[in-house]
Amino acid sequence: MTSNASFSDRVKGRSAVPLWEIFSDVVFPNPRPLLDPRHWKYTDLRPLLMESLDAVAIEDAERRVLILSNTPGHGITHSLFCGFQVVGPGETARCHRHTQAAVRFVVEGGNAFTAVDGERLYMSRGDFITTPSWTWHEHTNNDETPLIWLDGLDVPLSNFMQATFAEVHPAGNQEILRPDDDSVRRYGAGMLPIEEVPGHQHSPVYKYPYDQCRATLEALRKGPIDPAHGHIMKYADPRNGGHVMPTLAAYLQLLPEEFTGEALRNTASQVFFVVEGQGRTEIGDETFEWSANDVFVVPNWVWFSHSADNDAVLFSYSDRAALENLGLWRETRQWNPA
Ligand code: 1HN
Repeated sequence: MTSNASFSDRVKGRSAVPLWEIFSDVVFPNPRPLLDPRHWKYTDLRPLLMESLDAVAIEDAERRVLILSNTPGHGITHSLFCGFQVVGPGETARCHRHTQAAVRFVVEGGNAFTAVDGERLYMSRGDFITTPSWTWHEHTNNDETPLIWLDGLDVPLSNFMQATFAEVHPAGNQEILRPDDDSVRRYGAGMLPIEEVPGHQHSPVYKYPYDQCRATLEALRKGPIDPAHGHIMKYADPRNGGHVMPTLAAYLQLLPEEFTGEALRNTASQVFFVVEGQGRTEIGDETFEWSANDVFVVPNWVWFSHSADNDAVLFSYSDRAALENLGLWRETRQWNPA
């Protein structure tokens, strides 16, 4: 044994490690994404979602979700969870709350609502709904057909921070405190109360209706277009223009027919849901052909670019809000000289 090794062993024998032995494992020039890009076709998953209605009773499931699993911890990325949730006709997924935050994007809507923080939010296709950290939430389907939406959560990130709490509502259902869709009307018109603005860290708007958001994208067509994103808008907190929640950012973008986007990469990991249209996304050296209702995931710090065959609309969510809040957000746009 060299004297160096024995020094190292003596250090290790005291529950310590010489930094110089492991420096390059912990400090490196750029992120090293451990994730694979991946694509899930809705046509593969929908029949399984329908089968799951019989496979498990809602009372036994807490939430009937098929997780899009892409990491050993069942994240879709190292920081994000993703799944499709189904609620059968007449079912209620009981009220609970947890410190993990969720965003939902409605895939197959109907006469159904999610109740968040004392307010019922009715769910139509394309509606974007938030469930901020520690807000009571439950889901009820009063329709004759199943209700399906995409769930996006910061579960791996929250659990990494080991700050997870959860509880079931003692009454099974929460008390409804305000009229249906109240936050959309109260805070969604570009107006705010002049004095009592809510002090919490999330957007006071819990639903961003698709018809309004889609109309916004349509209005952007006449203006300049972002060479990488097409026409893109962020779901924003109207109080300050920030992200909807401290950990999660979400976006809606229109790629016009025959759009060919420039490549870009950033430190966020991103989940895309195809709302309308067909196209493809190059992620690293792979190409994923997508169509309506598909999901694909873009790992952090991997080059990606979108192109569309016809008018396409993509919803996406990411951990960008957390990264910005921690001072870790970075983005590079390529320019391809060829
Ligand atoms: C959860 O509580 C819901 O409340 C959905 O609808 C998906 C995924 C992981 C952990 C908790 C919900 C979830 C979840």
